[in-house]
Amino acid sequence: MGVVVIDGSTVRDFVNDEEQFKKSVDERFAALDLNHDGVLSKSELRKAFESMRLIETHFGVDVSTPPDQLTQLYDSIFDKFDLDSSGTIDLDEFRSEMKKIMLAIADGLGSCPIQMALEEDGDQNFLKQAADLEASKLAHGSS
Ligand SMILES: [Ca+2]
Repeated sequence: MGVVVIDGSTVRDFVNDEEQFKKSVDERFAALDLNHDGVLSKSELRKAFESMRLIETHFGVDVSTPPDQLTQLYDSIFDKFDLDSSGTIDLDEFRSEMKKIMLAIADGLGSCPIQMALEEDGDQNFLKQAADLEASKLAHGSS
């Protein structure tokens, strides 16, 4: 297992690479839409956040948070995504909110790099994808 160091600019580059970011988000959305009805339900979104570990990395919530509080947190996140309060999240809503979240993470990281372990199933993780982008840039010697 390798380790890669990413900081705010790594994440920002990832988000600003619109074509790649959209592709990543769209793939994620399709993978999360478990019943293939074209929208994400509350439980589908919750699984999404559990798999992306964004709760831990972005919201700073301890994994031992009581279930009631976690449910409240997930509900409030869902409401954030569900811009038109339709009770479901469509692809446009998902794209725009993921962008906001990733940019917020970028701001949070700032110029304080974090180390990320590259796990076998790491492509489940958006930050890992950002890290991959950084790694590929380094490999190609561009700045
Ligand atoms: Ca669905």
